[in-house]
Amino acid sequence: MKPSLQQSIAVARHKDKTWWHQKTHSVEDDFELSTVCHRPESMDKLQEQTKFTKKELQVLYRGFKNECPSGVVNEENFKTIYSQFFPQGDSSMYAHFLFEAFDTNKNGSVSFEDFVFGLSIILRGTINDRLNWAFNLYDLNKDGCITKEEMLDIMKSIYDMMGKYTYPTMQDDAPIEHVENFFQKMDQNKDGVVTIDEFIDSCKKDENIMQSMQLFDNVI
Ligand SMILES: [Ca+2]
Ligand SMILES: [Ca+2]
Ligand SMILES: [Ca+2]
Repeated sequence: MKPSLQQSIAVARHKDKTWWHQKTHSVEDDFELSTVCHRPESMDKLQEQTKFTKKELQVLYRGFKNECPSGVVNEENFKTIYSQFFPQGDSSMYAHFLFEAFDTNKNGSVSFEDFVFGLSIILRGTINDRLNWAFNLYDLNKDGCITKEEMLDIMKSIYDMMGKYTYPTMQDDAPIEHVENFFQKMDQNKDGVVTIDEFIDSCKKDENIMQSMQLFDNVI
């Protein structure tokens, strides 16, 4: 059985240990194949640069190669893969924003390296690393501050992804209220934008925001 990307991520999360134990036996054999396209030296380097073990990287790599045999993901593939995680809603907008956050070198594709660097921060990073990553995701035009418009676009995309039927009582203006609330707490000097310092400071002070960060943890 080849692992899907979801299973590989589950392994990286340590949520599915049984599957992981079964799989580790066969990883070596299959890895022989993978090494044709991905030399072990680069796995060693990746192991140094991320918080994953070599075995975890191997399992993630197999999941990644399984979903995209070419070894790189363009935005369309990414949206298709991501939609499997959220079949109940329309995840394409959120996937677009995530894709931009994962594609750190901005070449229009997410390589295995891009993918594991992001995943390492999201799953294993320190609070500061994760908040930095989230800030970068929300800062859609990457100019160093988050505007209300950017936050609203993100919120709407999350609500779309979760699907209308997940929260039947949800009002249409719920994302706007969410953003107003967010800005009330985060825009400390009231200049209409949230900077990275304001973002990290308010997230650390406010338990509710930290909880939604954990929610964000489940979104990927
Ligand atoms: Ca890239
Ligand atoms: Ca911005
Ligand atoms: Ca501000």
